[in-house]
Amino acid sequence: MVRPFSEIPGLWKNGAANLYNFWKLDGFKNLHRIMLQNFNTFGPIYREKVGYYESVNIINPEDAAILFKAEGNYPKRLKVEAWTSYRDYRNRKYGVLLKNGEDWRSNRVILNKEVISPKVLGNFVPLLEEVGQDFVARVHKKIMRTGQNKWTTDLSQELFKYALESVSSVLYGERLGLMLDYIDPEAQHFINCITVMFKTTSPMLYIPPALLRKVGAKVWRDHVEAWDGIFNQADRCIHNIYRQLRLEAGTPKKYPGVLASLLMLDKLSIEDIKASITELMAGGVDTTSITLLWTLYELARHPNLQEELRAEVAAARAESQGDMLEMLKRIPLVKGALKETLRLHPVAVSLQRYITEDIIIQNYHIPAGTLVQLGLYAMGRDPKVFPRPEQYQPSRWLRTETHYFRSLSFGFGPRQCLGRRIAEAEMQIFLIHMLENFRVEKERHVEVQSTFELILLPEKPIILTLKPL
Ligand code: HEM
Ligand code: 2DC
Repeated sequence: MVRPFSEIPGLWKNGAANLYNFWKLDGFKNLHRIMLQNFNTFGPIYREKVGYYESVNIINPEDAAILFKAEGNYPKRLKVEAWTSYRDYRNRKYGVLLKNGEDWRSNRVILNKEVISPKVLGNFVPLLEEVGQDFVARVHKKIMRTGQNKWTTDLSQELFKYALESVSSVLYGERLGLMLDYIDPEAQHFINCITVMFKTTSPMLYIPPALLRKVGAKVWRDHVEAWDGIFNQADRCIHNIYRQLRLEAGTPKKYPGVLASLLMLDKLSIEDIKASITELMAGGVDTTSITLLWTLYELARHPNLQEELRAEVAAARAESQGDMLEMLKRIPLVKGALKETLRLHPVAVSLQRYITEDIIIQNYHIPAGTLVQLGLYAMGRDPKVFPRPEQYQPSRWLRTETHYFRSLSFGFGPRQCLGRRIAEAEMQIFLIHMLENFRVEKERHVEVQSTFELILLPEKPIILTLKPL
């Protein structure tokens, strides 16, 4: 007998009381650990209501498969009201991140061809490789300046710049110059705004932004200011390319970047293009840079593994005679390392869908229209899903063991991360260059946990030492 929806375990009866407890536990920062704890208390499925949003939470790959089969033709995630409220407030269009239904699909199909289809990778790689080389040159210079033949530092600011330079060079076909000593203060401001934007979003997952706006709350004001900074900088970059394109008649010789390609294609309105390009630019900074920081941290903790990866990269370099596109096909362990980083330190704590048909999970009936969340952080640390989950083992992604609905860091299906190809290429190229040039070390016994600021971030600075090989 299938059990009814109302019998799913969990605390879903009193949203306000749960929000109070959540707040007492400093839940805004601990969302990922609270989810893990809930699975321990209630088992592989639980219902929850915190503040105004209600969901069913699941953890098993087999259940994830059922969830994604019921996502329908227009998959819909949890609505991040802070983001839609800002757009409505400032009268700015939604891009692919916030659109839904047919409007989302028609935009996404066109964007897919320019951003995530395999054919565009060849265009992106030379641009990304240049940024990777400049990053390495910059680190060498920093090392030289210390006079100690090593550089001990918190790399996060440098990585933000690397990520923004990379994604911008792909979007605009041009360099911003962030690998130089003196950088455009506007670009630095943009980077700061993204961090603030994410941080101020998380409380507004539980407290309606409309309410916060009415009472003039600081989080809402900071959030608006952050998005204003993001949109202003993106507008400047977009306008710049738009003007250049009008001046240069005819088809360009070299790949002109995603924005110019979309403008020339002329299938989306300029306003739609601007909205999605802004989202790509904003989505392309903290996500990849933090994942790279965690990866360097893990490599510093595992020196033997680091050498193994270095050997793989050296062999790939020799076999492909330096052709980067070829090299990327010969580094399975490096790719495994990135998957392993995202397993333990996922950018997104959960994936969510409003299901479009009734489903049965763990023998409970779940009606169409319910918000179902897959706890990605919890799944990554579940010993039933990943044996010895606490161990960082890139090789677990090589073996023939099943990866069925286990590799979900970028989401799933037609609504998965649009920036995935850019992110993967950018991160692989970064690691190749770093492994070829430096040894990464850290102080022993220093362990760093995650904190939730909409995306998962290191709870304190990660201090690493880079030494030239
Ligand atoms: C959506 C993860 C980097 C742009 C998503 C989603 C996840 C994700 C989990 C939701 C997918 C779903 O619901 O199935 C990541 C991770 C990254 C990363 C782990 C890097 C380590 C990037 C980058 C960009 C980007 C570099 C931009 C260049 C987007 C956009 C969406 C999205 C625009 C919304 C797509 C849509 O709704 O159609 N990402 N992301 N992401 N990401 Fe990423
Ligand atoms: C946060 O409970 C936790 O890729 C919430 O590049 C559920 C939720 C909903 C949407 C998720 C979000 C979480 C984490 C950050 C994600 C976002 C969708 C896209 C976004 C995963 C899991 C991200 C980081 C995008 C951001 C692009 C942007 C801000 C322009």
